[in-house]
Amino acid sequence: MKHLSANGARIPALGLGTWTLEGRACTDLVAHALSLGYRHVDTAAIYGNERAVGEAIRASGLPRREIFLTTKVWWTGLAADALRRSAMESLKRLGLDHVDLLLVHWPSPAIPLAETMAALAAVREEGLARHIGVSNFPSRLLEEAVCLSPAPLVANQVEYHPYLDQTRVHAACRAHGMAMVAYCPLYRGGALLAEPPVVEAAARHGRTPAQVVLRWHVQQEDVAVIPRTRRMERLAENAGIFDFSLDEAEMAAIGRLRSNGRRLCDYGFSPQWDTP
Ligand code: 1BO
Repeated sequence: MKHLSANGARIPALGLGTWTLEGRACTDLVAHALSLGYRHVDTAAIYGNERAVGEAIRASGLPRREIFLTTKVWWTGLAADALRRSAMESLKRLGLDHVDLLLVHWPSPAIPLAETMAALAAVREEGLARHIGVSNFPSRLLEEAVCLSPAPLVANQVEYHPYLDQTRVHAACRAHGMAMVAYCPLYRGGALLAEPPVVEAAARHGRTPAQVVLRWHVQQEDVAVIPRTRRMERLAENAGIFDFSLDEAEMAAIGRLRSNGRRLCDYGFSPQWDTP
């Protein structure tokens, strides 16, 4: 397993996303992923599955230090008191005394960013999170967060797949020693996995289109990937991306799909995104 170094954090380049997984199905998937060698699990207060994730971690019997666990504070809870309360409640649901990474899930249009970043750093100082970071921050807001944060930020988790140009966010993360963690990396399957540059590379390497797309992500500097699946058999498939490489022409051909510019996760509360 490849790891990224980001401002003191060591982040496994492949993780399991758990958005929309719940209950027993979530516990079973996370437990199976851990048994296959996954060591990075991503959850959030808003996902409603922290109990299920915590149960899987305990059932794995793995030493806690071997698992890199991320959770997030929802954007309506970013005032100082609310942020600490959210972190405490997440830990209670997870049944753990710390997470490895605590993220601001989305920037808030209402709470001053300085207050949020100070509160996030205080939670880290208290030992409730080993590292802190943000999610869904475009490059301009990321620059502000870095300037305002009393402690180093290690990651910005954003939607990222070949259809979505995240060049600016990636450059901003790298400029500040941070990892960019890609969610929805497979564009929820479908169209992306049928694109000629993906299908052709898959045939050349004897891999599946999903493996090619995930490989495309982790072959970029400082990019980690957290595919989510509901299907047990996909866990092993998604993990089989560290024993082959795409050549420069293949990387570039898949990268050129970005002219499609499609974004899956855009809501009324989303910030103003970067333009390419
Ligand atoms: C609305 C949740 C986006 C992914 O974490």
